[in-house]
Formats: sequence, C-alpha cells, structure tokens
Amino acid sequence: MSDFEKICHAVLDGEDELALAEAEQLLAAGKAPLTIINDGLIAAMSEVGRLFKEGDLFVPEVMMSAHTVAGVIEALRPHLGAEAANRGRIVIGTVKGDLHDIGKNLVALLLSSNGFTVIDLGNDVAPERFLQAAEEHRADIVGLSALLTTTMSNMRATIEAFVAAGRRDSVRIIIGGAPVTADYAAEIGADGYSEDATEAVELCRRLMEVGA
Ligand code: B12
Repeated sequence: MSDFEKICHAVLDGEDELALAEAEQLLAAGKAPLTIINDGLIAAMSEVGRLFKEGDLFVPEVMMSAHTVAGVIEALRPHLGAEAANRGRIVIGTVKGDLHDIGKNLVALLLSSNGFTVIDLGNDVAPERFLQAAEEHRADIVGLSALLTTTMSNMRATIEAFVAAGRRDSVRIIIGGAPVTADYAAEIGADGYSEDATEAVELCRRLMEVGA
C-alpha cells in the first residue's frame, strides 16, 4: 500500500489518530503539505463521495471522515508557513443551509498561508451576516462556498443582498464548490470562480492586482 493510500484509508475509516500519524510520517518523509492535501485528503473525500453516492457509506460515516480530514488540516496548518505580506482581506463562509465546510476550510487555509487575512464565518451563513462581516472587516473579497444544488441559489441571494445595501461595488465576490461553474458565476454576477483551493489563491491575487 502506498503512503497516500494509507492516509486515504484512515480518512475513509474515520480513524483520526491514524490519519494524523500517517500525515506526520508523510511530512517526515519530505512530502509537501499541499501534496498531502491533494493526494491524501482530497483524494480520500472523492472516494467517500463515490461510496456515499453508491449507497455504500451513510451520513454518520461521511461525518466521521469529514472530522478526520478537519483534524489533519489543522495539523498541517503550521507546516504550510505564512507569508508576511498582507495581500488582502477575505471574508469566507458556506452559504445559508450548507454544512459542507471541508472545501471552504481548504480555501481559507491556503489563502491565509499565502499572505491573505482570512475571516472565516463558518458554515450556514446568511446573506446579512456576509454583508455585516464584509463591512466590519473592510473586506476586499467575499468568498462563498456551496456544495448542494439546493443551496447554490443562496449565492445569488447573497450577491443580491450586497446590491440592495448599495455595497456591491466595494467588494469582489467569488464563488466555489463542486456544483458551481464559471457560467453560474457569470450568471449571478460574481467576480470570479475557481475549481480548487490552489486556483482560488491565484484568483484572489489577480483580483487584488486589478483592484489596486
Ligand atoms: C463530506 C460530505 C458531507 C458531510 C459534510 C461534512 C463537512 N464538515 O463538510 C455531511 C455528512 C455533513 C454531508 C451532509 C449532506 N450531504 Co454531503 N457530501 C459530502 C461529500 C462526500 C464530500 C464533500 C467534500 O468535502 N469534498 C471535498 C472538498 C475538498 O471538495 P469541495 O468541497 O468541492 O471543495 C473544493 C472546490 O470545490 C473549491 N471550493 C470550495 N468552496 C469554495 C469557495 C470558494 C470561494 C472558491 C473560490 C473555491 C471553493 O476548492 C475546494 C478545495 O479544492 C460530497 C460528495 C462529493 N463528491 O462532493 C457529498 C454531497 C455534496 N452531499 C450531498 C448531500 C445530498 C448531502 C445531504 C443532503 C445528505 C442528507 N441526506 O442529509 C446533507 C446536507 C447537509 C447540509 N445541509 O449541508 C450530495 C449533494 C447533491 C446535490 N446535487 O446537491 C453530494 C454531492 C453527495 C452525492 N453524490 O449525493 N455531506
């Protein structure tokens, strides 16, 4: 079994301690934290998704895997380092009704380790809360995450809340999550979309350059 298969299995089994130990071993063997995230954690969650879809895993088991991933993400955080530069202020959260926060957490983690100040509002965030936090923290960018086709519409509702408050021109709004596409971003008037956390960092860098 390869190193990454071991951590994938630990995530699939919801074995927190084992996954942490595998992550430590991979770090000690010189693997980059980002590689552990991509080839270990994200690969494992794709497999969890496949098994869930096929009815071989159920919600409580998926929650255990998600918990295991959250623990490893926290353990990797110090190893990602942090750029001293202040590249911009980002308020991020999953939209109202959506509890899927693994992807959002990865985006927040990579942004903060790349010099952005991240204000993470957590999950199930109402449009008014995004608006209030963007004002309070003088956000440059607001990031919305959704994993359910039923909660995607709350991305539109959140953007509309900024428009209604006369605050749409003062922030860039970006969106992401498995069911989201660039076309959907354009349709609801978002300023950008990215498929994964690494691209999200590039997207935010570009938006900050354009805004400068
Ligand atoms: C884990 C999981 C759960 C966990 C969530 C735990 C947690 N803390 O996150 C639990 C068990 C709670 C759960 C519950 C439910 N889930 Co669920 N879940 C998943 C699963 C298996 C994995 C999601 C995941 O973590 N992926 C890994 C991360 C790394 O990927 P990601 O989120 O896409 O993020 C990346 C990019 O999208 C992007 N990104 C993400 N956010 C953002 C934001 C910005 C701004 C940017 C730029 C980029 C970006 O970068 C990220 C990192 O690279 C998916 C299956 C799948 N294939 O996605 C189903 C899935 C999303 N769930 C699904 C469903 C149906 C549900 C439930 C309704 C099930 C139920 N019957 O109760 C509930 C709904 C709960 C709710 N109200 O939100 C369906 C959704 C179907 C649909 N079309 O809407 C899926 C697709 C499974 C399926 N095939 O049926 N789920």
